[in-house]
Amino acid sequence: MSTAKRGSAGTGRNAGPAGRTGSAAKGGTGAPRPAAKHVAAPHAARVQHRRKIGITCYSHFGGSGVVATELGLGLARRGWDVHFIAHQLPFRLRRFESSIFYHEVTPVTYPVFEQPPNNLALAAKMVEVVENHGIDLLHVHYAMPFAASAYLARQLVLPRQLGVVTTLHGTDITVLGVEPAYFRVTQFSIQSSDRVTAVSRFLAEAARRNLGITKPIDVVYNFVDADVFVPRSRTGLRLAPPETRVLMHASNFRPVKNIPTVVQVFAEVRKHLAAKLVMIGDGPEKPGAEQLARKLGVERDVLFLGNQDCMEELLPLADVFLLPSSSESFGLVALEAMSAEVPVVASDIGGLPEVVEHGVTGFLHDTADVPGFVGSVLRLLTDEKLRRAMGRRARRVARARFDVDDMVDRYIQVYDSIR
Ligand code: GMT
Repeated sequence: MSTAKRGSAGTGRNAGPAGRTGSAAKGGTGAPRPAAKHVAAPHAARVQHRRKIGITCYSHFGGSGVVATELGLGLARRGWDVHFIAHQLPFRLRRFESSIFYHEVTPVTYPVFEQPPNNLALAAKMVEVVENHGIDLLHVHYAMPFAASAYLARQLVLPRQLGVVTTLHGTDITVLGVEPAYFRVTQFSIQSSDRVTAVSRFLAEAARRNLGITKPIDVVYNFVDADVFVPRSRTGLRLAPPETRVLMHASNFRPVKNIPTVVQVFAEVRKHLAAKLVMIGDGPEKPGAEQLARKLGVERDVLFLGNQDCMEELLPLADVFLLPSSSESFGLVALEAMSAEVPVVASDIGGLPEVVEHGVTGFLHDTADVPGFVGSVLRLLTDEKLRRAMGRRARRVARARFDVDDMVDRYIQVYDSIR
């Protein structure tokens, strides 16, 4: 018998295999959520051999975990059994769903071990879940170390055929992948996967260039559910008084997010108008950001909210979203802001130009161009007509090019191509 913990799933828009909605369509905060927009075909519950998949991802706050979780929810809506194999419950799995299972990886400890053998424990758990549940497909999100654990699991379950799909998300390629200590193992694990996907054209190219990946790489963009990330209702919750503009940033506060620039841009903007900076997330750069806000005399107007899992409630409260990263393979949170009709001011690097169109759905500047960021933020905050027009276009683009159902279909095509 498996040690599976029966799943708690989603953003509230997921329905069960037979398209169940009802109480499952209510949000975690008690707010009603839209019913599932793509429910499984009525016959799905009667299909004898349900398709099954194991998904491994980082469970803490971060885009790769969000993508993996929302993909799992999308597959469940199509009648798949989805087995999350992870060290912690992925944070966006917020409510019960009968076809989603969670298998926790808990390394056995022993006094001789200097470190718990996490990656071996993951491979062992993958084997256990695959064999106990008759799974023939593993999808790992983030190459390091998950693709290596999946490779080991695949060898261990032979002669059972186990397909492995690896999705490259960002710093697994741009930072860790090129770290000499990990280069060979990352390259080998990716090359050994049956299929490889990347979240932007930029990242696919970086994997080829930096890691010499010769396998074909399918680009499957990050995606958003535009029925969940909706524009704010003008009468609802606010983060600031009506005449005070809200600049928002959300990230894991790592150095690549260029956090000091966020605070510097805000301090300049604040000289010209009443505004608040809302900072969502946590990470190593947060204490420095708090210090810088004090140094620049804007600490009273900066709200550090810490990690929040209801981004669909917060993003619509922004007037402008700011993402001046020095490395960004896609920028999922920028897409979620766009879906909520919030224009994005971001850096012109990585995959961001594939998401945000300069002058159309937001503005892009060089990472170090603080005056450029300030100018664009001020332009949007002082020209409501422009801001709204860009926000509306941003939402249209989010719907048309980055729709959740389209991308779940793309992943299913990738899975089907292994057979
Ligand atoms: O690669 C990372 O640094 C972590 C990863 C995460 O889990 O947040 O972020 C990456 O994956 C997201 C989902 O595909 C992308 O939207 C982010 O742009 C990407 N982050 C970076 O490239 C810095």
